[in-house]
Amino acid sequence: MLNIVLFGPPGAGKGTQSSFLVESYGLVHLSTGDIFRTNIKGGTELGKMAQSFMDQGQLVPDDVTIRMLESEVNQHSDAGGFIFDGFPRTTAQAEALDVFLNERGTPISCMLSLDVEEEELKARLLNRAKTSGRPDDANPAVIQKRIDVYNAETAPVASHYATQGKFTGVDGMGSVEEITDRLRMAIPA
Ligand code: B4P
Repeated sequence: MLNIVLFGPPGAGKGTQSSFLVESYGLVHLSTGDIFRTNIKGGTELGKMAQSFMDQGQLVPDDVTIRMLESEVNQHSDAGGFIFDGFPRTTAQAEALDVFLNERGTPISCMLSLDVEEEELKARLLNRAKTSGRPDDANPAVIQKRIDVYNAETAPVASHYATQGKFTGVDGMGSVEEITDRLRMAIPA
């Protein structure tokens, strides 16, 4: 089973690249950001709670996010593998994911980390705001907060996988196609 963590700062191209990798490798795509947004649209209790954090550029609390992710994995018992997009975002989430997947005998295969310059991240998110309707993309102060939270809380997750020999950095600057090719080269055969 191929289980990939697709990692990187906000706007690095995780969601964009996931859709190509899902097609090529027949994986189930789990984006915690997308799942939260579906709940917000549906007006669920989870959505209402998540929105208050997302609109401020902050992370949704670990206990809620971990429970939600595990429930999503359990709904795909016949999956050939997963792309985890936007999860784990904290070391506590990474540790919980290890325990959960090891119990199933299907550990993470690799973390692919998209490396993109900060000015490019901001430009991509502001550009997406024109069509996405996402309040967290439209406000430069919220974008800066998301990047700051990434640097403080999420970036350390890379060392969690590096110590397991599972980390690969991938240049995330350039065209979508170029980056897809780089990711394909980095995925273990
Ligand atoms: P996410 O939905 O994960 O949002 P994101 O970090 O912006 O990544 P996304 O995948 O959407 O964007 P992409 O880089 O593909 O998270 C949103 C919020 O949800 C978080 O801030 C947090 O509050 C909450 N949350 C989610 N997961 C959580 C967790 N595990 N724990 C706690 N809270 C959590 O694309 C960005 C733009 O760039 C697009 O417009 C795309 O078209 C463009 N783009 C991509 N590649 C490009 C390229 N090569 N060149 C030019 N443009 C490109």
